[in-house]
Amino acid sequence: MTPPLVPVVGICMGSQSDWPCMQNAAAILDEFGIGYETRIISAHRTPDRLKDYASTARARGIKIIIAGAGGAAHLPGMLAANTILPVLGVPIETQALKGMDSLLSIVQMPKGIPVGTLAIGEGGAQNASLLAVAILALSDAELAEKLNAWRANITASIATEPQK
Ligand code: RP5
Repeated sequence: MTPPLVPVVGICMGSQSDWPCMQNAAAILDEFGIGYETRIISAHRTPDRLKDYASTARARGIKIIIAGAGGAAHLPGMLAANTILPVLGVPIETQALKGMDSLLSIVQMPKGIPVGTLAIGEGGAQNASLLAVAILALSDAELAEKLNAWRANITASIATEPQK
């Protein structure tokens, strides 16, 4: 039996209800064989859990945090406030405002404390992980090869003409 992968990415989300979106981030990391951990952390409902997670993640070997949240989506920003690890924010699509609330809450960080903000929803969750892979590939030639191959597959899957 292969031993479990050491987690280097932390996938955080504000609620269980964010998992259907955030599982797309997990699926990409699975595809690349990258170890990750998943946590429900709410900036508003579990503020102590947030502080504890963000302030200990780097020492535990986490290199990148991906954080998905919806509505008043303060999770990515508050994680970034408590760690120097790169934080990638995924705005969850909401019923009331279609995720525009999440997007604006995450993207408008004050100078000095950045969050790399992705697109609303599943595509954003996928791309957050692809960005995490690209960052990790800076110091991992084998992973860089895998990412090149993954991109080549995407390119090969795009037809030159639409089906009629
Ligand atoms: C946010 O509130 C979560 O990230 C979630 O997107 C949203 C709704 O949470 P639930 O009411 O479904 O727990 O904190």
